[in-house]
Amino acid sequence: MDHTLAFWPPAVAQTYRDKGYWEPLTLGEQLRRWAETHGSRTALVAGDQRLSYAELDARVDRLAAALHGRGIGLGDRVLVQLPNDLPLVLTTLALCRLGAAPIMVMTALRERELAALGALAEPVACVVQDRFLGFDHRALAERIQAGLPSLREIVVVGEAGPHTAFAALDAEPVALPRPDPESIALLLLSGGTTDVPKLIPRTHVDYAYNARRAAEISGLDADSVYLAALPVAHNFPLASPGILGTFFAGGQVVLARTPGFDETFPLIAAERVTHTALVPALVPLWLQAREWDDTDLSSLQVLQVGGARLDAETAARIRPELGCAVQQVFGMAEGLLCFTHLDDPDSVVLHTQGRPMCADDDVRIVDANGHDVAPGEAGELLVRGPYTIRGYYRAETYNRTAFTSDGYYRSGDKVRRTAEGALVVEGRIKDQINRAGEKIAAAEIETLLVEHPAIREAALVALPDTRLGESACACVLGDDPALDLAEIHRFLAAREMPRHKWPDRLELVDGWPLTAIGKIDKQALRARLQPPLTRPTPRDYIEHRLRIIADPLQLATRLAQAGLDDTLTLYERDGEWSLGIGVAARLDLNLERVRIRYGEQEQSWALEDFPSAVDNALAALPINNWRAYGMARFELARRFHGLPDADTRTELLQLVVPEREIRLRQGEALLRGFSQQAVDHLAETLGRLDSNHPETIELPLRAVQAPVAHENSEEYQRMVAAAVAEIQAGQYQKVILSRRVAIPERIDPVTSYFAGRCNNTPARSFLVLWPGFSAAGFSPETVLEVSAEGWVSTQPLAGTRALGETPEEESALRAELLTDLKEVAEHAISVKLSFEELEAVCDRPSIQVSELMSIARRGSVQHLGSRAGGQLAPGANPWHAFQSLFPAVTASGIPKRESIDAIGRHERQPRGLYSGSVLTVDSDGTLDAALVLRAFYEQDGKQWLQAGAGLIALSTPQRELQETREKLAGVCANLFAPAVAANDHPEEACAS
Ligand code: OOB
Repeated sequence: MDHTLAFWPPAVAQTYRDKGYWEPLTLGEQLRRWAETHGSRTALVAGDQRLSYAELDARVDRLAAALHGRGIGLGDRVLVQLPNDLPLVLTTLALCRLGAAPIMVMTALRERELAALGALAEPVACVVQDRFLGFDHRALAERIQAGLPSLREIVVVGEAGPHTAFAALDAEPVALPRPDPESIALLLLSGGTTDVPKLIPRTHVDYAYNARRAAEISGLDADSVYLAALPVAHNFPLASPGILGTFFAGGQVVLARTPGFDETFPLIAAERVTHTALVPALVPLWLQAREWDDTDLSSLQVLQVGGARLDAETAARIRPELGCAVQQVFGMAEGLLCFTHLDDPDSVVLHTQGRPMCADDDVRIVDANGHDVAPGEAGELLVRGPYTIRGYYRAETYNRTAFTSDGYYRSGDKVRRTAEGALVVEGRIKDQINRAGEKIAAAEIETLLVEHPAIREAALVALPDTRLGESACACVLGDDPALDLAEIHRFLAAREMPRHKWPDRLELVDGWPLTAIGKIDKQALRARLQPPLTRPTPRDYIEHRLRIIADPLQLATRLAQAGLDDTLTLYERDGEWSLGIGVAARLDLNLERVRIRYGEQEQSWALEDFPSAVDNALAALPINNWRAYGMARFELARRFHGLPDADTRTELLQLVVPEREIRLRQGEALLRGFSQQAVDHLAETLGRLDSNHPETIELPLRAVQAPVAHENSEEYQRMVAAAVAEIQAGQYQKVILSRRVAIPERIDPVTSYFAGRCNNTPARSFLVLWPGFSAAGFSPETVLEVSAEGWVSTQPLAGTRALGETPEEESALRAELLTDLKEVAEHAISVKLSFEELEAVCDRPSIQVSELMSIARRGSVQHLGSRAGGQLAPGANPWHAFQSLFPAVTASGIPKRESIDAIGRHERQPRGLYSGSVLTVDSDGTLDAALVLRAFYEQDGKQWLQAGAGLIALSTPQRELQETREKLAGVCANLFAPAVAANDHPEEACAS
């Protein structure tokens, strides 16, 4: 045994033996057992060869004997570089039987990598194909041998020349020394992050468990037929469950030399294949082929997809288009395997990367300081367990950083855990590019690039790529402006770098964005490179200021009625009514992707980290000095809290950067547009509408009533009773449950906004008129406000009393509010929560609570309010604050995660904008997010109101229903519809 290896501590190893994970057998002995149990059944089909289990075992025996005869044995290493074919399977198993570890390398690897692996592992022999896909592997082996004294022998499949012919390796079986089942069976290549490759030592016992357990989870049995389409040197098709897992199940393996549909589809049909595995980049190619190919794929039961993140949209196409189930596999050659289960709901199968396969997979998700993150949050995945290595092969120094002192492997993957315990891969911390499932260590390419005479410094970064998942972009700092990608390719080819590691794009830079400690900031670099959206010169708004005489609310209302564009958003804040008109650019974010559209151009990428994704996308816009207007739907909170959500298509955050803008204050207007003509046109419209003539609304109007008392009332009371029972059972403390009420006839949103605003003193108000969707509302509070200087503040309101009819009554009710212990206690809980949420994104010492328990008057009620604020920590952007504080606790409950979950379970349909936010965000970092509660909505021709009540343990269904009735009636009082003849006039509703 190699003593430079870190293995499991003895006590831990003993538990793995005791629990039966580690069977005391070598892989060679496992093969013998399979042959004894399944003897005459077909084990392997490769080309026109078919071997039964008994034949396979016998062939492996003969090959092992021959290799033994050539002095290869226990404790040796042998480099194996072969395509998917019979010799690869025979050689691997024969070496395992001998106790000589095969070093499993893909055929794509070239001299540089093989030489490095050779120097590291000192193999005594190598086994290669003569030629594969036009490449002369025999010549490559000779070059390796020339620099590697340990390499005594080259074995060649095919034309062997002066070397040992594989075909000649055949000898009568002999008794062989028995390897220790807990010694190294084989060495896998790590995806790696370093400039030199790392080898992963897998023992007989752990690898056998790996394959056996993976086979169970994948539903493999003796009737299964597994197609190995990916290169078998890879852990996925080799043992996860792959070939070895199929053998454990007694099934049949079929080898395909390449994963293309031209080769695999006929094999699936001919061999009645039931299971196969692909990397995500191949799935669309298979799906596409199905559009015209009608090969019989009816036998296929399960398509496993892993190696890189599979997007849910593609995942969802697999069953309808290929007729089989999809199973996501998140694995690593270092060990840990996660699978979605075949009987999991779609929410898990399509949207997660599955659960760890073993109860003793000890997984931690940690932040940058190594502390466990809160449930549902993303962090780095650490893992140890019965089949996860404790150290790389001969890499003592590196192991000290790649593993924690208590033996966890630092995967470098950024994951979060869903409520069901499944992991979602959100991104990556390690410096690697995952190009179509093939891992490229950035450092390896960078080290090589700086050897180029024209390159002084280089950084390789991953860019989103619709075809490959990710592509590699080389950023180089150098002296030759004529340096191009073709030259880089020539340079890397000459250094035998395999083609898949060549950069897909070259960018010449004249400086680097740096991190605080002076390293190249690759995230910032990526953000810089993102936009093919960039126009040569970013657009600037032309601005024009005007004096106005009309009241800004009235003028804003008239402008909204003027039909300036089919997309218009009005946001009122601190005496300013700001109107965004038209669409210059828009951002849409759903569970899966962020998409940005700018004119004719569109770019979208997988959503990894929410705050940087939104920030980067907006930063990429070739527009200066913008203000974006938009909406965040309540269900965005489910993502922030790691709750599953089946609906990937609904846009959770939408932002529009307008073509034109008008910002109104008392006495003054600011007009903005991209051309003088646009600004002139705005000025002209404004001039026409700006008068202090009292009537605002031209149409005669009449008030509209909605059935606030009864609609859904029984259902609502049942829902309240169920949630109160959960609160009493201690599942959470408080939840806001709401009901929707349809507005029976079409109201006019603009007029109703105006009337409602007249009757209200909101913290914010808004009017959204977008194609297919409108809303207007009056916010009692903001979800959060972020200033351009990064000051985050939030105003939790909890505790409410009416204003009463007289000033005396108001102050009596106020006194009551300030002394009611329940109200004060509830308020204190909200303030504490805000404080904690700020702590997650702000500099701790800066956080403060001001205006503690002051009174906010809103419409006909008064609330207990406080304000908590803090300074954004370095590296955090306004969206970090948004992610931490959204949704408002007032609209969800306490604790947030449990209450959001309860809302999802009890309420009949997604809330959409209700209890979400209408917001504006400016290019200088200012963000202002209004809480949407008192509002009305219109979508697809339907109009509705929605209101909720906060439930606690003492709540009763009847009382809470009444509360929703009161709230709904409050909004309803200001709904107006155009009428042919009526006297009602909204301005009569205008109290102040
Ligand atoms: C598999 O193994 P490796 O060693 O080539 O790569 C492991 C890395 C993981 O650390 C992760 O970064 C990425 O590949 N990865 C995935 C993924 N599966 C692997 N990222 C997102 N989603 C997934 N489903 O790739 C591997 C080994 C055994 C089975 C399957 C894949």
